[in-house]
Amino acid sequence: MSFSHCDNFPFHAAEIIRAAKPGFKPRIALILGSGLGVFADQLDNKVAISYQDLPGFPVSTVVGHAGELVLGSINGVDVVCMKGRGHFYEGKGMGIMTPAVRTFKLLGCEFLFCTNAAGSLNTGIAAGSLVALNDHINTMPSTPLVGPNDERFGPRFFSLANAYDADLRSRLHQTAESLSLKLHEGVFVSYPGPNFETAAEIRMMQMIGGDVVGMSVVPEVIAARHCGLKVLAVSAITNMAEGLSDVELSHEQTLKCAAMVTDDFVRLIGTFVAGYAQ
Ligand code: R1P
Repeated sequence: MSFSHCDNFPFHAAEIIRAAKPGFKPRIALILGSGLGVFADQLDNKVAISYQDLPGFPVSTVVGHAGELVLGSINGVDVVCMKGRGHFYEGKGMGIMTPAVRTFKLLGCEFLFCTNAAGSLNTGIAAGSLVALNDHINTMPSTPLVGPNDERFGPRFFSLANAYDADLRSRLHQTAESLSLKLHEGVFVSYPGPNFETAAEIRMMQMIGGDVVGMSVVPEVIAARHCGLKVLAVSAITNMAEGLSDVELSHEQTLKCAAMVTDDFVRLIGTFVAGYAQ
């Protein structure tokens, strides 16, 4: 089954979320990538809902993606966290994340904070680094909004200028500086997966201006910009891409390295969200 763009799933999911936590007014929606779901554990007053109980949410099939939506707060800022996402390679189409993103828009979130585990294409960005994404190059076979346009959420044609919001990024850099954490910045290249890229593909991605490569982010960023949600995105670098190191790539390796980055990741994003209260 692939998701229709003209359905009421987001309206039903938003109703279920509102009923689960009366008075909850999320300002930020976070999507937590492979091995990064631990961020949600620090939320105050948590309520978790399985994706299975939320119409249109992607039932997770990937290890390290719990498949739970966690509602809670940090320093009084209400946030909603997806512990795990759907990916194009799971077979439900490029629109796999669209209903979830639209649900966040209906809940009144001000922006979408995407995170993922990714490979580095840039020899100046080592495994274990955090990278704020400033643009993307989509090498997946399509885009999430192919099909009838749902005018309730946005127009048929729309711009991806400043898709990775410059003001939010600058604020995140200030947070990183205040914590003495190194935060890189770079262009994300999406890859369909589930296989990792070949060394020759990696050389091409370097030539066309990529810094980071992964199998997610782009579907949700495009859906978010369509419905007017701003986007901030951070990749946790879990490996150098194929051909750039001798480390053998596997999902186990991704999860192992993600666990090594989580302290910095949780500190950076937790402090950023807490500061959003002002
Ligand atoms: C590969 O190990 C998996 O980790 C990344 C890749 O996209 C792929 O799914 O997951 P996230 O992008 O969801 O973090």
